Amino acid sequence: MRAKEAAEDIASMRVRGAAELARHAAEGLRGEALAYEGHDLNALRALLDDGRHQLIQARPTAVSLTNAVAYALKDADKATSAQELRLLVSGNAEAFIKRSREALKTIGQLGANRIRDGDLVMTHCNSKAALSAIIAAHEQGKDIHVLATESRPWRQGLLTAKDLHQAGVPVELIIDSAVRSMMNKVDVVVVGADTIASNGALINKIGTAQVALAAHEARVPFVVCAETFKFSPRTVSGELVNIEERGAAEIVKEGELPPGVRVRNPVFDATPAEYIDCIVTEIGVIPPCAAYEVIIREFGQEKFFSSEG
Ligand code: RUB
Repeated sequence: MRAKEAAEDIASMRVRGAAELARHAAEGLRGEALAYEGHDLNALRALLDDGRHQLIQARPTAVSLTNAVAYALKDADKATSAQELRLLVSGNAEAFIKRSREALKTIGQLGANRIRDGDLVMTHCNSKAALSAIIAAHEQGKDIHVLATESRPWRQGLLTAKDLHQAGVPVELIIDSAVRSMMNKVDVVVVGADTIASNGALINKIGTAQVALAAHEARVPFVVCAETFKFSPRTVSGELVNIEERGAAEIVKEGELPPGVRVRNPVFDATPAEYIDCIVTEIGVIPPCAAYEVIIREFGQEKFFSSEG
């Protein structure tokens, strides 16, 4: 698979979910590097640069995408031959994919500790990181039940219900507007992340902020599962996270509304840090206020003022 194809898969949402699309982007750059059979270093650099642009523009909100691309191209400027660059990028991409899969497992183990025997767990959208924790809790022998929100308009909740059912976890589907009404019965909310900002805010599927608000009001712990590559170095330099807005056709059919009535379809929202109990990462369970330190540890000072993207 070349970078262009990977970018198309991501833009069309054939591949979705922040971690999966990050791995797909890394795979696309690996394919781009390996497909080049020439000896012209600058020609390969141009191909990779083009691929990088296509990938990071494919979806704007998940920083995992930008971070994966940066990881795959780490030290690319130091390569002195096309062959060296080819091996470097493919090695980096493989390392990213391996690291991200290991992170998912660790998050499952750590996140499972936040789920107790007998818990009713609510989750929103379809997050592999959140599911890793829920499934690990089930595999530890805890008797848990899950409420999966439908997550309109793409209805990723149906994927969640299928994933959990397949793993043997009892699951029920609810419509998004049933969240407040069901919250009093819920013991813990577990969700994933597209991006974590330096102030500890969570950017995730639209509706997450409402789930967090309802959980906060009902005193239900709200747990976020996020690999460290979901943390955004650029937010340290004050950059705001770009919230993707998709087309009206995902919500209404042609002719359902009078002409001139506009449909708004923001697909992610921001949950403030004060509604988050903890963030489960592969380097430990942290309070949201530690997001800044995670960013320094993982990305280093030099990334803060990069204009990459
Ligand atoms: C998916 C979504 C998920 C996060 C985390 O949105 O919001 O909660 O991406 O997922 P979309 P994961 O379906 O629009 O991509 O934990 O799998 O990275």
